[in-house]
Amino acid sequence: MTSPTNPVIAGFHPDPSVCRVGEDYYLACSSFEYFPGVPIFHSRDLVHWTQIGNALDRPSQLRLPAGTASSGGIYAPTLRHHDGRFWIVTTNVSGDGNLLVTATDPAGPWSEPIALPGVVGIDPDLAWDDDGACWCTFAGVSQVRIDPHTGICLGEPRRIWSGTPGAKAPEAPHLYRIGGFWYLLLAEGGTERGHAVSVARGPSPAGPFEPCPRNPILTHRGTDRPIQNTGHADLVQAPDGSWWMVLLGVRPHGGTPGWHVLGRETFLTPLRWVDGWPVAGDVSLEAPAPPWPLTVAAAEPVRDDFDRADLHPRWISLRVRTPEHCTTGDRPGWLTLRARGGSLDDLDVTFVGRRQQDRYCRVRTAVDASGGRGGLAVRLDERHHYAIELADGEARVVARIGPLRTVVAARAVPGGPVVLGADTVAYEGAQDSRSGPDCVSLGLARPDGSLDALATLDGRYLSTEVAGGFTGRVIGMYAEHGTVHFDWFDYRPAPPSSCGPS
Ligand code: 6LW
Repeated sequence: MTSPTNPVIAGFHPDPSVCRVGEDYYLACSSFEYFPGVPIFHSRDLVHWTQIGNALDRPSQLRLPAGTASSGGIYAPTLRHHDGRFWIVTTNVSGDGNLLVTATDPAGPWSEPIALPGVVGIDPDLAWDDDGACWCTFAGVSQVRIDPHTGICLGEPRRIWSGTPGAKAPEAPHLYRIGGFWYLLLAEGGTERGHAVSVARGPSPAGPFEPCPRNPILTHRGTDRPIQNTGHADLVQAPDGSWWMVLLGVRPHGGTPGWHVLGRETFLTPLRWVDGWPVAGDVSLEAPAPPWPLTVAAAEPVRDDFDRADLHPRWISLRVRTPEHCTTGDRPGWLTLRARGGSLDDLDVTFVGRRQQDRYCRVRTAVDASGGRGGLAVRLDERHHYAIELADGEARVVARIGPLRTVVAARAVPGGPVVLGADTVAYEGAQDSRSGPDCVSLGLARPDGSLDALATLDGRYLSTEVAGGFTGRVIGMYAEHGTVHFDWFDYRPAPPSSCGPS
């Protein structure tokens, strides 16, 4: 078996929160402007994770109004198991504020949300004490007791600890009872290169909290480590008594300042205890090998033929997804997208995509755009995306970078379905302090599957360092006008060179 690799969940999967029930681990992540929201993963070994659903997969649970900004929406869930149920508390920063959902099966269905109007900060956490009282702790860092069945606050929020004096953005608190202490883990320094994890402990869930003399217990700031921005962690204990930390990090590439294009990803590291304080292990590209047998991960299917009525949970759309605009019911074995007025340059457009999870990948999709305009997009947000689209007997590569939008290349195509392709490939310019992280080639697939590229574009413009925000690249299908049908979609990791036959 090959050695396990970090990230354990690649691609835009930030703010991981983890819990264990028996031998099963479950993990939830942020999802921002995408619908469905809060992806849920399952693992037996902490290293191999399979997405089993999304906690917020009904429009009644996840309201993202048409004006929801990119990197708005759903932030930082906490996932816990208590009293025979799974609990998720999270924030919809674009409307509903903090909300709580529960489920008996983490694959769903999850309940309708309970609002937490008195919890007035992001990154809420839930912890129960021995008396059954539920403590909600949130960024700042403040805390209030709540009734988790009604969402009502039982008192006023109280500031409990704000991390290292002078460090910005104390956030992502998680509170645990471990041994004789209550430990308060938090992220500080901001989610960029200064990100760090610190901890304090106290005699009760409300403190008073004494900071760890070795804070921060984890940071990669100021290092040349390949994984940067490490922070926003959560802890879990394995059945053998060992402790583990999941956290977010990024993998920047290219020259200065380094660009990360896959968003913030989920990493794993072991945790030891020394003098009653946690000591985080090394966060490296080789994931720690736990002392138990690793599950042989089922190979992820690379191709979706759209022959099921429902879509795999990995498919995400912008803000909402309705059968009227997205269905496999129109043509058997095809995904049909109907434009709803917006374009990729708008906050709202008919789009179905999946996270880019490999630095180098190869994507193909068979498109029938005889009834509209649409195609294949590599999207960071509405101001940063590349696409190859079909309309009026032509294939066009479109680039949107900040305020500029341009058609980079165009070619006439025959009638009938056309296979469009996007490859992310090694950076093609000079390798120096100004090199980009990768390039994105867009074009038409040849019969052997290789890419006949119409354009190859610098990937830095689809990075978080350029676009800003909290997300990463999502690659998918869209319709900007009329109706566009997709027969299949194939995503697979690829060697850096690409564009050749598969
Ligand atoms: C999240 C905050 C953060 O709420 O980024 O990395 C915010 N940390 O804790 C959005 O993911």
